[in-house]
Amino acid sequence: MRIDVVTIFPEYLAPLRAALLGKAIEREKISVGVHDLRDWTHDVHRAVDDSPYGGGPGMVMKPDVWGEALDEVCASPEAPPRLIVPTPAGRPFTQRTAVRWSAEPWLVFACGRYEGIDQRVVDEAAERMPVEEVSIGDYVLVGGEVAALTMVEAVARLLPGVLGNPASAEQDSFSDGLLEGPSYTRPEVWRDRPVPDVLRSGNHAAIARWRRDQALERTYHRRPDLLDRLPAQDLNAKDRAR
Ligand code: 6GU
Repeated sequence: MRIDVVTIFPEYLAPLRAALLGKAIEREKISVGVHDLRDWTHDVHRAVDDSPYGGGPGMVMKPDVWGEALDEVCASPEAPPRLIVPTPAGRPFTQRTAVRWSAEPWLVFACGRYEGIDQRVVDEAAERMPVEEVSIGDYVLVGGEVAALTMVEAVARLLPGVLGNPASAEQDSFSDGLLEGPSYTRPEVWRDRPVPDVLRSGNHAAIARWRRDQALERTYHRRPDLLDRLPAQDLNAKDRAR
């Protein structure tokens, strides 16, 4: 998968080359390009923003600069990329979104700062390529950079050969619509706290039942909204008896 990020703070994207993502780049599972938006300015001040039409606080990122940047970064003799615009006003980014994007050959992230990017940039790009405005949660960040990092990591770990253990992606929180329950490792007793007996029983059916119960219990307390959205057939008779 190819991933490009356009930003006025390229150094903010340095973590893309570290740890899990760095390894994925080294192993050529993903290739990453980070581009400085100011490279597409023409004025001495290298201005990327201007005051909003209609008044109000903050600044809006200029369409002319973004237009030229996206023309160049998204140019291709083959199919255009999927353009992702991180914004708190976007549709929610979820594990579903990550799974869907993990099948794409090319993603471009357009990171806005301030009060966002002139809407015409998004509207015009959408005539030439698939575009999604997405939010990573109900809180406001200073810009889209950290959101882009979050989304790139969520997508990259789903790619074949990126995670050490492919089974762990299948057991994720959310992959079955529930939160994952607690995990334990050695020692058997730590600060007077024993590991739950069932996990040392060797009874695999009992362990699976216990884990399912823990996931249901945790989801009920922490994220009841997830249980409400679970398709009816995903809760079997034994689940309902709990
Ligand atoms: Cl994607 N961008 C910004 N600036 N703030 C956010 C966000 C994105 N998602 C939640 N808050």
